[in-house]
Amino acid sequence: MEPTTIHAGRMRLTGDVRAPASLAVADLRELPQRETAVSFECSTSGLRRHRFAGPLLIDVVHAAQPLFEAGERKDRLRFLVSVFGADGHHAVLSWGEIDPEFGNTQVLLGVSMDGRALDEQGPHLVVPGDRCGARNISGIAEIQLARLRAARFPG
Ligand SMILES: Nc1nc2c(c(=O)[nH]1)N[C@H]1C(S)=C(S)[C@@H](COP(=O)(O)O)O[C@H]1N2
Ligand SMILES: [Mo]
Repeated sequence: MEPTTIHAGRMRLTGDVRAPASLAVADLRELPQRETAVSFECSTSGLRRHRFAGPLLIDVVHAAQPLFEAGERKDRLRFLVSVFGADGHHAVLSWGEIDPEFGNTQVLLGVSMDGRALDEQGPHLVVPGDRCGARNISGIAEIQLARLRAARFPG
């Protein structure tokens, strides 16, 4: 059997959204671009510094039209944003963390790193302020939005 292949450089937007999508890095360049420099530490690789350019994550996930409940005040604060690298490395952010009215963290989806385009590798999650590099996920294959519901308060 053929091994499962993931389209190089393409990223899927999935989960509790009205408009799931498969985006190329070139599509991410159509959105307003930001630039940022980050430095972070890792117990195995030491201090790293990188420059990134790309759209804000919040703009990308908004475009997928998350299924926020109409009339539910601040329903978006119940959403998780899970980011999966093509190699299986993954981490979870919250909607509130990147929402301009709440955490307002300027999380980017990098389309270039240190001046090199990332079209082949796929976009790179950039979380400014993180002291450790584990959420600086390279080669993103999928971003999945999920609304959590408590067992006690279904629906
Ligand atoms: N896809 C993917 N991204 C990843 C990782 C990984 O294993 N896979 N490791 C993370 C960790 S733990 C660190 S410290 C940084 C390392 O970044 P560097 O490549 O600049 O050293 O990448 C992060 N992004
Ligand atoms: Mo790390």
